[in-house]
Formats: sequence, C-alpha cells, structure tokens
Amino acid sequence: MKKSVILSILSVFLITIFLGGCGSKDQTTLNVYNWGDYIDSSVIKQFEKETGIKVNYDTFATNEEMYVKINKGNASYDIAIPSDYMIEKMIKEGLVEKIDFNNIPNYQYIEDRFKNLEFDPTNEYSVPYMWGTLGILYNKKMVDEPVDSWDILWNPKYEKQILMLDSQRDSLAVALKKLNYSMNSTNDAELEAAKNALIEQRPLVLAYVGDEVKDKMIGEEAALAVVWGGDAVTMHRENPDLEYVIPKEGTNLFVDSIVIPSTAKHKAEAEKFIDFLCRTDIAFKNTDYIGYSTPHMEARKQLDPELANNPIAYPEPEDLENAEIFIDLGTYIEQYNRVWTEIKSH
Ligand code: N2P
Repeated sequence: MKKSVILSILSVFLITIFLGGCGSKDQTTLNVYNWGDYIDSSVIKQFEKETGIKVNYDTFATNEEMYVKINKGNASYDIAIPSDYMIEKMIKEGLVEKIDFNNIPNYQYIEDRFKNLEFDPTNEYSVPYMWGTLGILYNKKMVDEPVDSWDILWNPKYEKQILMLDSQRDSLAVALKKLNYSMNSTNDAELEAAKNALIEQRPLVLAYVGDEVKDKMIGEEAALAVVWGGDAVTMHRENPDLEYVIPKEGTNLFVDSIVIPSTAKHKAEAEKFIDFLCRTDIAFKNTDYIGYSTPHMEARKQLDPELANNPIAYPEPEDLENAEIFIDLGTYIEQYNRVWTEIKSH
C-alpha cells in the first residue's frame, strides 16, 4: 500500500474516533429564565458539575417581559421563576406544565404557608423560590422625618431624589395603596386616580429603575426608592444609612415560584434542577447570597441569625396585616397596560 493511502485511511480513522468521542458526550442543556440578580452563580456551576447537565441562564427584569418572551413560544425555556399573579395567568393560559412532585422530594422543606396559595391552589404547577415585600428604602442622612407612609414619595421636598420601580404592577400598587385602594383594583375610577397620582409625581422622580436601583442607592444618588425587601437587605449591608420601611397603608407580598413552561424540552432535567434548588445546602447558599426571604424552613435555620431574624427579610405578621398578594386581573390588565403607557410617556 502506498504511504499516502495509508495516511488517508489513518486520518479517516482518527476523525471518526474524534467525532464519535464528541458525539458520545451529547450534553443536555437546560434553559433557565430568572430575574436578574436572583441566584448565586456558584449554585449553577455546582449543578452542572454534579449532574453533567449544562445550564443556559437568561434573565428578565419584570414579569411582563418574561411573559411576552414565553408566550411568543420561540424561546423554549425549561425553567422560569415568575411571581404569583403571573403564574396564575400562565396556568390559565396553558403556558406551564404540571410538575411531578414525586421527583421533588426536597419539596418537603418548603413551609406550609407557601403551599396551596391562590395562584396555584392545588399546588401542581409551582415550587416557591423566594418571597418578600415591597417597601420604601431611604437614606437616613437625606431624609430627616419619619418614613411610614407611601405619601412621602409625593413630597416636593424630595424633588428628583426619588427612584420608582420600572414595573407596572408594583408602581400602580404604590399609588393605589397611597389612595387606600386595593392593589388588585378593577375599578375604573380608582385606576384613573392612581394614574393621575403617578403623573402628578413624575416631576419628583429621578428615574424609573430596575436592578440598577442598588448601585444608585448605595452610591447615595437618591434619597428614597421603592424596592423589594430582599434588595433592601443587600443595600443595607453595603450602606448602613439605608433603612427599609413597609408603609402603614399596606404592601405587596410576593411569592416568586419555579415553573416548567409548556415549551420545555427537558422536563426530567428541569425537575432535577428544581429539586436541587430545594436541597437544604443549596437553598441555604442561595438565600445567604441573594438576601431575599426563603420559604425553605431548613435553609432558614442555617442562616446567620442576623439574616434569619432580619425584620426586613422576615417581617412580623403584624407588618403584613395590610399586605395583599397580586392576583391575575384577567382582561382588565389591558386597562393597567394603557395607564402605564400614559404614565411612562409623561
Ligand atoms: C431580583 C428581583 C426580585 C423579584 N432582582 C421580586 N419579585
């Protein structure tokens, strides 16, 4: 045999081994969609290492942004972590799959008070991830009066020192509660009044923000901000002059929960991931890092007492007396969309 023939036979042989080798790895990729700044990335690495499943991780800033992407169906996420009212809507619209709880043995560690809530009454579609409240964060060097009401966000003294959340249900909730209405109102006059209040407030607002609120408040660029309690924990750690208050008119109590969108291509791996997140060591590590409130009773026990008993993250029942959970407003949400667009265009 000629040398060149031997060489080409050899190279075909080597290429086959090489390609075969790569093919046999054939790694599954799990597509995960979560809020920004809402996981300890070492948890993802650990999952990949332990299971050999690769995680493709994407983030969103609001429930509405997440919904549009999942509803369009061209992104096939295996896992998403929306809030209560959005999960309720997704269940109604057939956008999420039932979870096989036999595959989630660590679900036993989730506190009962987070099970069978109104948004998933039979508890078939979602596993609680983190929970918390909406409140006001203020810098005590810049605000010298008591902060106990949403009204302070309308005080002209703080012109251009106020940050609002770029999230329609949250910002409308602030205005509705200030006016002593329900944050789930479907009354035209109440919604109109809330809209007008937010339009009247616009000149006082420095910006409508998302996760960048943390850098801005830590850096003392504003005096007051509407924030989620878990972020207040993080900001207070970085800047002890920042205090968090749940206003007396009431707040929103949210429960962000893990779901499997119906477009998921890797359901078994998705359930593995959910169970992994509910493992005590993982839930502990994740909660310790993020600062939000865990519904996992064993993880909470392991937290540093300073965090486990922090009233920002774990408010007393009396602070939650006037709290409401957002519900899906059905087609009335179109009215919220309309007023939100009007507010933002001012
Ligand atoms: C984290 C966002 C938390 C979501 N950046 C509050 N529901």
